[in-house]
Amino acid sequence: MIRIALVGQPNCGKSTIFNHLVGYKANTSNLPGTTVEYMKSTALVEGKKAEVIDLPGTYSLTSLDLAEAQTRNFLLSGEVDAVLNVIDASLLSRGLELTLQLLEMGIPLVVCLNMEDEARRKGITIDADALSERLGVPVVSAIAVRGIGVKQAAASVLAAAKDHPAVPPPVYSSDVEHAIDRLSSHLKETAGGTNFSPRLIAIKLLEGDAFFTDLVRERGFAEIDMLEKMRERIVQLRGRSGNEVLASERHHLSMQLFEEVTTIGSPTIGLRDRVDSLLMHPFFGYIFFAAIMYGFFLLVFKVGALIEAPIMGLFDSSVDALATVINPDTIWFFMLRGTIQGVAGAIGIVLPYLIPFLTGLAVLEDIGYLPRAGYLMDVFMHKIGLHGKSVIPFITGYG
Ligand SMILES: Nc1nc2c(ncn2[C@@H]2O[C@H](COP(=O)(O)OP(=O)(O)O)[C@@H](O)[C@H]2O)c(=O)[nH]1
Ligand SMILES: [Mg+2]
Repeated sequence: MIRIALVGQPNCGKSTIFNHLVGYKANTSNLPGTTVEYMKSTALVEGKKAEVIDLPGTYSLTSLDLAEAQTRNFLLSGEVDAVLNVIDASLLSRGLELTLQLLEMGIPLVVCLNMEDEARRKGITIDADALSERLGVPVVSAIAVRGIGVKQAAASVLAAAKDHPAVPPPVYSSDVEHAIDRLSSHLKETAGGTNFSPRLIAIKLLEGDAFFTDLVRERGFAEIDMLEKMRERIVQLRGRSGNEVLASERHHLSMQLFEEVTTIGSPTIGLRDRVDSLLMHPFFGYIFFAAIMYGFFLLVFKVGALIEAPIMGLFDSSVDALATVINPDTIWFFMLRGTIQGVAGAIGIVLPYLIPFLTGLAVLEDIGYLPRAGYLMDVFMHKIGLHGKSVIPFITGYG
């Protein structure tokens, strides 16, 4: 089965896309031989089955961070047929740095510009076609929370997985390119029989990547001295290590791409922002907080009283009915009445009060008011030695 991996920075919407594609039926797995967990499941894309993998969010794919290096090695292991690189469109320049690293790796790639709504809200318009042309891979816009663009992105990445189109590597400054070219010309033999291009290995060796350094040593790469000299030369010329030079090259290229394909207008201030600024106002925010809490408890008690009266009436009349069947002066009547009143007490509180209370709380949580209340109360709660978030158990405590 064709295997597709979702790769992107944390919070760019990978899991949202994953759930749209596989419909909330997923298994957790570990990357082979590691503690890095990912989700996988099968999806039906244009009538064909494909395995979709939701990898943990990653900012880069260098070997400095173990989890990121393990994610990268998994992508390079040849087990993944194509990558859907999800980018938060409202943070395009940052996202592109990871895209450039994926392009270097040469895996069939499709870019999904997600959160187009957020970008638009910030006044950012991205020319997806121009970006696609500059990167040399398909670019699909999406608003994953509303399911927009998800099917197109999946179809596009599936096509890439089948056709294996050539992925053009990003081109860096001429001095860096010169070093890459020189080194890769010596790596042709070493790279033979691996999944990696000489260019990729050269870049990784210049970065000082431990995985690739070990790999070329094992494969009998003889020019370690030349490599060391080139790495020293980079430090002399640029005043920083090869790893930092390549990171800054990618950063620079990302900014350049970002500027070429993006137009920045004025952000739209929607209803949501207006309501937000009122609710979070340093003065009125507290008045709204008091009013919302007052309204919330008032509603719970009003609704509760409405439900409680008939329930209690039901139990009272059953006690009355009992008195006609059993002599009220016996111990049996006394015990049965106690049982009925005990049950009535529990049901009379849980049903009318606790259920509306918890429902209301869930609504406040879902519309995002509870975290805002936590933020609002932070200063105050710190005065009594607590975190703002602890206002939430205070409210639930009334349950
Ligand atoms: N506004 C907006 N929010 C989105 C979109 N896609 C995902 N989100 C939200 O962004 C948050 C992070 O998404 P998630 O899928 O968990 O990101 P992941 O960390 O990449 O897996 C969630 O609250 C999503 O509901 C989108 O297109 N627009
Ligand atoms: Mg996720």
